[in-house]
Amino acid sequence: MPSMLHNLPAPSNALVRALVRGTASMAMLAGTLAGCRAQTVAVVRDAEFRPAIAGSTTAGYFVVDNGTRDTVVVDSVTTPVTRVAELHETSIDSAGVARMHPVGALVVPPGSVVALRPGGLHLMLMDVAEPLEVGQRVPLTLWLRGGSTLVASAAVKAR
Ligand SMILES: [Cu+2]
Repeated sequence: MPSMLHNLPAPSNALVRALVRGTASMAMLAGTLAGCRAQTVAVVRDAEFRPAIAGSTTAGYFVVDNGTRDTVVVDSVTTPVTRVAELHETSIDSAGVARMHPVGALVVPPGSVVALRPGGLHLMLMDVAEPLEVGQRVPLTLWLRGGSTLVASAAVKAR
């Protein structure tokens, strides 16, 4: 027997008791295992910032995946690379010209996903303090209505 197996702790008495108690406990255990798959939290993924020279403006993108039963509202985003990061949306005006305008907040309904992608919603990073170089990782914080935050690490990537 491999030595690692010898080091495994014995199942706790509480777990053993739960297992022998019968169907209710088994259902509880099954629920716990199923919970490992079903997402019950809100997460930020696929965060990326475009490279930039110091003092210039660049864009950031990410996806908010809301696995909770509550609406998640992102009021603002901060990152150490700039003091001014704004949520923007690009849209095409009546003359066919692409224009950006600030978005007050990102609203992510329960069980849904909002993606910031080139040509649509994006994070505008103004006057970046340091150059952003491909391969770097930059932390970002999403400030949610209600006072909690979501944190992520954005990869600096060329488009
Ligand atoms: Cu913009």
